Amino acid sequence: MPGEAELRTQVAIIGAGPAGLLLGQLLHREGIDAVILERRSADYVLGRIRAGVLESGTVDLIARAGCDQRLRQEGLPHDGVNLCFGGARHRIDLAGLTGGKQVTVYGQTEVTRDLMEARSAAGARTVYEAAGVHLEGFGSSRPLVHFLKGGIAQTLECDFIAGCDGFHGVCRQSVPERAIETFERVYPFGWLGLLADVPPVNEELIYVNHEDGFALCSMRSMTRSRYYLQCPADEKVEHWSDQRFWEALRARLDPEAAAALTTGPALEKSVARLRSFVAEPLRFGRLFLAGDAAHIVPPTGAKGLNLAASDIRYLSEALVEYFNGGSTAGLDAYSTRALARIWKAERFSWWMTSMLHRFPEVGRFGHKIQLAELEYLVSSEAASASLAENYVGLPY
Ligand code: FAS
Ligand code: PHB
Repeated sequence: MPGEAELRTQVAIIGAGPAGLLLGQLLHREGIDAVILERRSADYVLGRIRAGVLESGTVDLIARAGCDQRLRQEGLPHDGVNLCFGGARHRIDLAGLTGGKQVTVYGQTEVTRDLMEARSAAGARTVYEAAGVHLEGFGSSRPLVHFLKGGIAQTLECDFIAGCDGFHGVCRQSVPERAIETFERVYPFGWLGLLADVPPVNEELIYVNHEDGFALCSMRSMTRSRYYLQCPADEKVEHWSDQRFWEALRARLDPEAAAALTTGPALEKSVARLRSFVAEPLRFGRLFLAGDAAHIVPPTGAKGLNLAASDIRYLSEALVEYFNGGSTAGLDAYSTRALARIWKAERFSWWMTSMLHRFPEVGRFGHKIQLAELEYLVSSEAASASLAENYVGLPY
């Protein structure tokens, strides 16, 4: 193509979300070159408000990437999580039930910022606002990635392509339909999220099953709170004033939390659709899918970001083993290993969503079964331990 600039790298990473940035940093630490192509600007990527809870395995991986300094200083370790139903709150002792494991509250935005800053400091190449990414030849030994930057056509030669471009990305869409199988469940509701600079209503998260619908009380720090309300799937955020949100949230909380709730102006409000989705397999020749490009979970189990990290742990180890050890064993095993963990997280996220949300179609019997499930969960140590070991993150 005339005027086309030629670039060369070992791994082309499509997408500068947490999956792509974490992979880039882990490869860089092992002396492996990668170029990240990101459709949006860095500010746009940082402007997205998403996950908030990190499994200990994710924290360890961020540490392996050398990006855990601020996380250690500002992250909030949590030993427990709370379930509220029938107007009463019940604590699940995560640490006590898992031999001391915790989760850490630290926003995905901050994880992304830390990874971006590390990549920039390392002088590693990220092309933001890369338009029209198009994959070629990932079934051969010389894949190419074509894209436009500032209107100039460019081609990136590479040995492997990591599809870290999220659910709506180009990589999974580039795979011929006959080569990929997808599994999906779309839920009949969404989450209306609000971020505000007010102290959290409780020191630990509260997941609520209420006749008006699900609610979640989370946080980003002890001065910044994150709340969610179950809402219709097609809800418009402009139909929700701050006051309407706070009143609806207060109505779903137990009396102590309702009295303790501090309200304030929303910094951000948005509606997220909920779906469960998995693509199989995750490898197509020299193309590997990871993160939301490969799977989606309803955020009820706090697994989305953590599952992306899990994929990146397996994929980064496999690429290091190939480039630095000459073995393809990890690459050959990637899809099977990642999918084994993905489906367990899909199950847990589906189970938490089914137990905590209002499903009008299940009727009064279905609602009674939900309450029986919750009563059993908080009164059985075995059942609580099952929730706890999934919530803190199953072993790799
Ligand atoms: P991401 O979607 O984060 O990143 C993909 C990147 O690829 C994006 O920056 C995108 O711009 C880029 N891209 C897309 N197409 C491209 C192309 N053609 N060329 C180049 N770049 C391209 N998880 C939780 O655990 N808890 C939550 O509360 C939670 N809330 C969420 C709310 C919303 C609205 C969404 C969408 C997700 C939420 N998630 C949550 C899940 C979320 O955190 C993801 O799991 C996480 O962002 C996954 O990271 P990535 O796989 O990097 O994908
Ligand atoms: C969040 O803080 O955004 C959050 C926490 C736990 C979840 C989902 C979202 O399960």
